[in-house]
Amino acid sequence: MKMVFRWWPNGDDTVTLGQIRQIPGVSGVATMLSDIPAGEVWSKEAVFSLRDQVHEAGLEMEVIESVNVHEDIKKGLPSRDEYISNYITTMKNLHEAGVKCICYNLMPVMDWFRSNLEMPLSDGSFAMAYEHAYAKGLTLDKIIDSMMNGSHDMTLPGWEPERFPAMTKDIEFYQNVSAEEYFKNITYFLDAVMPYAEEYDIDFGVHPDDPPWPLFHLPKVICSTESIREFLNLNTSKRHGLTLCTGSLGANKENDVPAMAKEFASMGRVPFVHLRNVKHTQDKDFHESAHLSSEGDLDMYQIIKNLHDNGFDGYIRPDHGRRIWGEVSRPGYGLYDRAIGANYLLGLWEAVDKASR
Ligand code: CS2
Ligand code: MN
Repeated sequence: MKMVFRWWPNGDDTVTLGQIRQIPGVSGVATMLSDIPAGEVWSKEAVFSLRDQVHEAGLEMEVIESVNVHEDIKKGLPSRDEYISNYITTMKNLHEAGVKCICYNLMPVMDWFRSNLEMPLSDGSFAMAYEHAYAKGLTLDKIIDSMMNGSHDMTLPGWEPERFPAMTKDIEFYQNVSAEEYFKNITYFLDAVMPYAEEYDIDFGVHPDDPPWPLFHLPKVICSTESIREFLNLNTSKRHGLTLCTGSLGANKENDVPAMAKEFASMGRVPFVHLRNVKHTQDKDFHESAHLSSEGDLDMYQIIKNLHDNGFDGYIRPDHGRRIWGEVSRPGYGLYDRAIGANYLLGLWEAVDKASR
């Protein structure tokens, strides 16, 4: 197991590589070339220069989060072939730079969604929250407002402003796309890319849909044990796997996240894990919490134990943290709460590992 930390290059992060290097037990970053629009090739030059920068700071760059999938691929349009071919060239360049794992997602139109990026908690910290009744009634303008409000002028992953103009049309497009059709488009992409994942020794971990239920009438297809099984069955390559995001999946009370960790890790299909905790307030409403089991509704000990005992040998990162100690950063991605979280998770791992010997 290796603990990594998400980081954005080109000054698009308040956290520095030097700071990450000082978090005990963190060996590398999960990063991306965030200025390259989805569908374009990540040149060898750009990838190597990013890798060199990370290495100079004494860290590894074995995980990329994310190489985003162009919307035309998800929509199954004829132009997808060119975007897929670019994707494969990017994989080759990443492989040559030593990358071992790619996290990506297949959520249509938009990535994750929260109705409040800065909900005050009783201890004076702030966390991201989701209220279903409010979210359901939003228009696109309000959705964008809601995500930009509190973003501290930093780009949010999946909410890059260049995506906004096409969003209305994209949402309309999907209104008549069934989950079955969507799965077909995904299968086409997987069948094209997985032979190269084998050739380049890159593990693919799809990020589950967040929140894990349909919203804005968009197909959501990776959000439960059943749908993850179905998704993993779309392609037989061992490189075709899941990023087990405990906070995303755990937002649905019906999801037994420790059981998912056990099942999918034992299949050797979990190359990457995002660990964070959530606190349910009612039905589909929740807020994110500190990583500790006692702070949320997920049993982090059991999740780590199930990963450990079922042969998990991939990368873990602390996912979203709260905003604490007055830090101003990209929501969810400050230094302090994630650094505390990383060390709590490493402590759990050490305890589980030593107890098993
Ligand atoms: C992340 C996602 O910030 C987050 O919620 O978990 O943006 C995630 O990085 C992408 O969906 C993965 O492609
Ligand atoms: Mn995640």
